[in-house]
Amino acid sequence: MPVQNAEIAEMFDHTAELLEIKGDNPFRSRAYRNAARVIERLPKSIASLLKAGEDLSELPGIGKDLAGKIATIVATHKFDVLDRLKHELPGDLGEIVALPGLGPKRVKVLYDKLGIRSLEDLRRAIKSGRLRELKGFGQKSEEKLASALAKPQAEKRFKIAEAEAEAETLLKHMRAAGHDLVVVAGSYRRRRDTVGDLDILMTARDGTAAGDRLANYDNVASVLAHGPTRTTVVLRSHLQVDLRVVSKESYGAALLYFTGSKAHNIVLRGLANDRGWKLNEYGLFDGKRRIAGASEEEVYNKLGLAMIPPEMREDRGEIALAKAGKLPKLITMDDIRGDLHVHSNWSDGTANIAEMAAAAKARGYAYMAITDHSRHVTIAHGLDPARLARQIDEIDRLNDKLDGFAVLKGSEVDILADGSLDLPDRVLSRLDLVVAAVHYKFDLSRQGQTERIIRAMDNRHISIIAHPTGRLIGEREAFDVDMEAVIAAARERGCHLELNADPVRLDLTDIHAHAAKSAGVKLAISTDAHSTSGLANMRFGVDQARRGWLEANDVLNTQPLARLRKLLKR
Ligand code: DGT
Ligand code: CA
Ligand code: CA
Repeated sequence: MPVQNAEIAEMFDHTAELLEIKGDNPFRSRAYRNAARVIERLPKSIASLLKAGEDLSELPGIGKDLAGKIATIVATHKFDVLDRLKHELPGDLGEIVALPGLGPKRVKVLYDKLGIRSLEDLRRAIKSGRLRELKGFGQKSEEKLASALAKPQAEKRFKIAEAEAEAETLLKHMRAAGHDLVVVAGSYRRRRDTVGDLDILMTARDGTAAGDRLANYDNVASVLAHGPTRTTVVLRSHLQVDLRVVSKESYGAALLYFTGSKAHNIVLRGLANDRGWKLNEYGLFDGKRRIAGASEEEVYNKLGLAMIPPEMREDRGEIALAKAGKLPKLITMDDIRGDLHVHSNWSDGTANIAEMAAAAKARGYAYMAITDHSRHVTIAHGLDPARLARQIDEIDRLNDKLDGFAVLKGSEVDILADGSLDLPDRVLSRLDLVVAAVHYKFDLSRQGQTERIIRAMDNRHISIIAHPTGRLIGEREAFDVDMEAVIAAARERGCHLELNADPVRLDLTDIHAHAAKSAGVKLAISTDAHSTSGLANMRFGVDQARRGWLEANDVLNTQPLARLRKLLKR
């Protein structure tokens, strides 16, 4: 069974941690961490990329050396570098590093001075008073650690892209046994940005055999429960999987129930009760008689509702719309005509402009904007006015050769701390579109950050604010900003906001996307791709847009090119 992306990312994170604890070259551990971030946001599994003969060293942040290591991990399920480190630094140092107030350096001190290598060791050191005597620790950190150790561990959530890579191989495994219907329900089917666990539903004549098949799946680390209708396992990546086996007559009701959300289900049950019926995971019942249950649609219709798309099932007003027959016609991938935030090897992308254009065209798009970084982002080789002028010439020449496809000239210009822009107006005015973004000073006050972004939008060359909250799921919180005010300011100025489709970003969130729609601000759903394969992340953005109830016309990059050009002009 192929190694999952989430596992490779975890191996690299763990390696980085142990290297840091060991006091190794910081560039080495940073390289592993960067690679882990790249891997966990890939739209396809590494194993399938290798199988298709793709060169992993073309991915951003992954050189020849790491590409070779990844290939070995996929072939052997082992990472010798990590194994050697674990041998050198035994115990559970990874868990200790995750505690508040402890970083690799301090964990190294604990390990060197007190021999602490597990949470249990740490508990004992606190109890015996040895910790507070250690230089740099003292009573305050002792109290902080003691209270952290007393708390149950926060539940880890998985990014939708990680969960999807797991789900795809798992479904293939289950389907290979010839079971008719196997689907993932839960938050995964509602396309939330993160999922807590996978809820798999299937119909099978022999439930025990189906459970056996899951329990014997190669990627399973432990089996928590195993019975004829329900089996629960934990995968090697720590993702939990709940399998329920249901009968064909109940399939729709079970799918409805296990898709959730819980809040949505509760309202549906209330509607059933109002009619004197009962709704549960087995069906919709009038007394003992099942009046619906084979399909979701049947259940919704019996309750007087149109079928509600899973992405909307959050009890945010969707049931009233379904009752009134006024559900929105949600955007789909087929509506997307282009990508408005793409990097090339002029800054920190890996492919050249012609390659990115060819890949975008192959996806059926009519246009794509090249938006490389501006000079302030030096680590990404941001472009100064002179290089941007040369890039503009190159794009002009490329467009002369392209047929039925347009490369738009753009920039991802940095919003400086005071809200001014990193490139002068005379340069920006030559571009088809300018995407503006915050890349540093995330810690401004809410008011300061909001004013900074609104000030940037005052510049009429700005068409779109990219990744408007700066969050990196699981790594960095969104910065503090008054999104309502930003949306209102965008509407007043004819500016647009981005829904970044990178599964690590996915900001705007569903709630903010909906607020933008309600305010009449069109969003750009953009991948921020740094490689040709990154363009495939578009679907995660579309999923999130659907969660925000967006229709095709609420989105910029569903518009034909001529109309798009008009919308970009302010
Ligand atoms: P997650 O896994 O935390 O990302 O979120 P979900 O929504 O997948 O939640 P999960 O896995 O606990 O349960 C899957 C679905 O099963 C949930 O969306 C609705 C349904 N469900 C679970 N527990 C209850 C319950 O107590 N009442 C009702 N009505 N539905 C429930
Ligand atoms: Ca779930
Ligand atoms: Ca579950």
